[in-house]
Amino acid sequence: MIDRRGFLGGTALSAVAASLVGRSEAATLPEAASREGAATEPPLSPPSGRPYNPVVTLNGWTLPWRMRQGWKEFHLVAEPVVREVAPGMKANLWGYNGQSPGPTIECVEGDRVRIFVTNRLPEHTTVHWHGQPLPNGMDGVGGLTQPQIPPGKTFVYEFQVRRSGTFMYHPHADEMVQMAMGMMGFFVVHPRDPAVARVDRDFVFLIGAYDIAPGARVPKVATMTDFNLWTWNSRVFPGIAPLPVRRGDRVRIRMGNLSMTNHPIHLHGYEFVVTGTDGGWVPPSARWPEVTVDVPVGAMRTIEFVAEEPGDWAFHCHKSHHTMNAMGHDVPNLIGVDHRGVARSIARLVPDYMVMGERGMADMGAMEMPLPDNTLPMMTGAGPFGALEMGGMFTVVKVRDGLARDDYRDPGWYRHPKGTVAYEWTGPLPGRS
Ligand SMILES: [Cu+2]
Repeated sequence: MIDRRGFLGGTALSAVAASLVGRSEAATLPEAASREGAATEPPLSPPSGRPYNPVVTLNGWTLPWRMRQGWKEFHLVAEPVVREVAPGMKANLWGYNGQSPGPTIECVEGDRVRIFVTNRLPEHTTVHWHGQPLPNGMDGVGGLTQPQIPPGKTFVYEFQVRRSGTFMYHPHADEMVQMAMGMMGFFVVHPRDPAVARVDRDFVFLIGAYDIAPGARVPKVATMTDFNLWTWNSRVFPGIAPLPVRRGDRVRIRMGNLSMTNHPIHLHGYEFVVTGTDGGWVPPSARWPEVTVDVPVGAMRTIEFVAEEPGDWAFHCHKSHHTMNAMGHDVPNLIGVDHRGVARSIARLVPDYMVMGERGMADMGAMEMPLPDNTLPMMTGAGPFGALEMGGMFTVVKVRDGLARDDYRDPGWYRHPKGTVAYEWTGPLPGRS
């Protein structure tokens, strides 16, 4: 039997317990997992919490969590990182948990999430949960909804995720610098019922841009429009992972743009529909077919298609300079200029002098020019038929028969069936005999 005194004591104790559930000062910090490489990690099947179909982050990974008293607890660490932009070039960026972008956060509609953010940057920061409906004080706008997180301190964000969809996170502190340095990450909220909006492969990446001078490692953060590295998940071609897909799979690709300009993202060989934005899912009756989707600044687009046609399908930004790397953006147009005389004179002084560009610049794709250390060629990469003449925002959707369900390894180049590749005409040519 409970007397009055005992009853009151019990109530007081539960009040204390409730406040501990809501505020985590008394708890230990969850481990902050960290990664250094740029490999695409296989999807992380949820070891705890509600079931869902996980996403695959191009050249990235999903942040592990722990369940604690009904809360899904994550630990982000904002810190300087070294990111390999593509083989042959590393950049000194800022990011989270060892990488830029930071790890993808995945959870399920209705989850209560508690995200610890530790600041190991030399200046203060915050994290804004872009697109999330949440209590105002959890919105992460430094000075407006919270004090900045000073260097060395850890802040806690707590909210219940109210709707499924595609989101991202980034600082709302020292705006110009922190995103230009690479601070961003993907945030996916899965539907409560895993059968809803189900796809077989679900890829995510964030669009960014950097201005890193040839030979340098640190982005110029004051650049406003004239960037020279156009990146997906802080990688450029040929460093961007391919998207391996099993023939017949329903494929979803989610993209978010945190660069300073829009990117018309184009997929070859397929028409797709835009099924979602960071504002939510597009109702089926409102979807229309496209082969290019513009991703505006500060926005996210989710596209879906069924991969019926096997092959190596180019997938890239359609702004032509965005499929080039540094050194390609300021060169003069020499097409049609005959400068053989000048070249001969210069060659007497500079024996290795090369004239480039009088017939176009395609030669540069195959040419091995001497470059400063830690600098990528303007265009690079070899395909099965020769130089690919690309850089920047370019990769390949590789549709193959018989890939295993969870196999995301690069299947190599497509082997075209005999008689299905464009070929040279060897008969008589017009105007000649
Ligand atoms: Cu672009």
